[in-house]
Amino acid sequence: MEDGGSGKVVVLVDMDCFYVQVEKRLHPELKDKPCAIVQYNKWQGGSIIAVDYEARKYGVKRSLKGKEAKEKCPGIHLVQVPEKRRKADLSNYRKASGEVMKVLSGFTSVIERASIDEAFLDLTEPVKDYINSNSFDSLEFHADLKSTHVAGCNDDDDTHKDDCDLRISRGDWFKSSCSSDERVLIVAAILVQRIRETILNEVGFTCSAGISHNKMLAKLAAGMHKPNQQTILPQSQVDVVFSTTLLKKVRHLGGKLGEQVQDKLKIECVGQLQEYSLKVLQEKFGLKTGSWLYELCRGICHEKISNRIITKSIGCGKNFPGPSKLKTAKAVKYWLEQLSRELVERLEEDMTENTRQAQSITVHFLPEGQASSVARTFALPSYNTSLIVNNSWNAINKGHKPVTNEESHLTWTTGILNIHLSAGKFVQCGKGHMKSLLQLMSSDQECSFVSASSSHSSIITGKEVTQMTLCKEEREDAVLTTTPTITEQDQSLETSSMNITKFFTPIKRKGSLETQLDRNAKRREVVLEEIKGTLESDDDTIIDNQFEAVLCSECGEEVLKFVLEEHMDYHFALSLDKDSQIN
Ligand code: DCP
Repeated sequence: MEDGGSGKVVVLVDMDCFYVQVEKRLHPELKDKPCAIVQYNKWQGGSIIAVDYEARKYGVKRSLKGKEAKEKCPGIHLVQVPEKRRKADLSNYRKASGEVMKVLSGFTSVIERASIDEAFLDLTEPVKDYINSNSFDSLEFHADLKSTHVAGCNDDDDTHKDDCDLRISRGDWFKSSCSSDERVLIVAAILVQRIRETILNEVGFTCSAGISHNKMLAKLAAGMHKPNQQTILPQSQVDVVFSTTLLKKVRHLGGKLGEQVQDKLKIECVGQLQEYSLKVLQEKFGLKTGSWLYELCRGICHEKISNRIITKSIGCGKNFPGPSKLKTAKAVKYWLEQLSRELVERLEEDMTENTRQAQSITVHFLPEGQASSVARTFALPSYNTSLIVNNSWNAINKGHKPVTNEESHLTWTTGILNIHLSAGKFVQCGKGHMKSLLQLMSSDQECSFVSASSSHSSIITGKEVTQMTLCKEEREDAVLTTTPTITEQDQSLETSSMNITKFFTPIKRKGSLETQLDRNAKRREVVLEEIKGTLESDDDTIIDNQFEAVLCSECGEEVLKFVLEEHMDYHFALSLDKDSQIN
């Protein structure tokens, strides 16, 4: 069964209470003490964003206020997120995340960094190598794999099972597991145990892991036993597991789509979806979502591991809620200055580490009273704070008309609630010969691209997002594409030489860029609603909120954050195209 039990081995590694572990490493005196991380604000001791497992025993959880946590667990140590330039400074957590990713990359070349503390690994090849060079004895493994659970099976020493419990024990599963798909998962568990031990020894953090045949099952399994444990979810146990798994626990069903499925079908668990035919699911949820649900409830998921360990974009932002909203030019410029400095600092570090340079900046801002933020993109010829401040200011000023027009006293009747700067479109380059995108666009010279930033279509419509995620074979419909020589396997770790003009050149459609933009706009309108429902994120980590819609100030359309970078590239290419015609 393709991607169900296909011999493919997919693992999700998820760090345990990540920020707390990072702080405890920095402050060893906190070891073994209940601890939580607070994003400080004056009200009730700030909001908790991470809690260790000791404090969880007392009922402390994320979203409580520091004061409430103290009431529940008087011995708790509350550590504040460090601050720099009057905003949260996450650099320690990012560095620690980089250390973990480095360890992981020693075990396989196919890794997708899924969030600050999670990564998907494709261990298919390492498992094959292991099987080829070692004898296989599942009983021997069984004894070794003490921190390994098998989803849907009772643990060997499970004292909670009652007489009606028909599930087999973990030990019996190991004894009877003789199919090749089950064997590869057992071998994978051995490797994952080693990976986790190496992370602990080299970086000092514990983590948990899910081991299965695809991303959806691996993610689900990883959350089943934490902290410092791992869970195998074999295809043969999917029906047992799904019979009690709530819809919202499954990747992409944690949001609106999950609610819709629950409401329309009056079901609670994923397994209940199996009662509906493909036709019925397609009638109720549309062709793609229907097929996706039909496969998902049978444990099938075609989502690729995108092979990326460095981020596609680097961003920083700040919320200005309630009375702190920004209403004057002075305030906006002050914060643009702070954000730009932080961004430049991080971009410079990134340049040293990854020898790449960002070529564009997107500024997002959320005017009060608007449901979606507004976004604009501009070129970034060099890492220059003033340039970023000025261009961002122009973008905001253009998109949010002031009450008075005297530059120094600009005020708005409605304030700005959030500003976010995001640098992207990275170009791989050796130090000393960086070229700006504009220079490259106007020359025929070849340039090297980090394929992480050029891994798929330059502009991707909502429909194409579904295609990328759910239905690979239909991706042929892409409107613009990166160089056809970049294969998915090449992405991110290798570079590819290509001409920048080709990067933005439509290969499938004829007609002007404007005509294509119109066509894309129409297509997006049709599919946006469906996509928003389909790809609702169930993950609330700070960097995973990619399924929100943002208003593009260039064409006035709503675009998912997930594809914003590509969308902005398109406008950017359009403006450069116009410029080159004028010149
Ligand atoms: N985080 C955050 N704000 C959120 C959620 C998470 O700042 N709303 C940060 C703090 C977490 C880190 O991201 O330590 C990773 O988030 P996880 O959801 O993976 O949670 P933890 O790693 O803290 O705990 P667990 O062991 O349950 O995975």
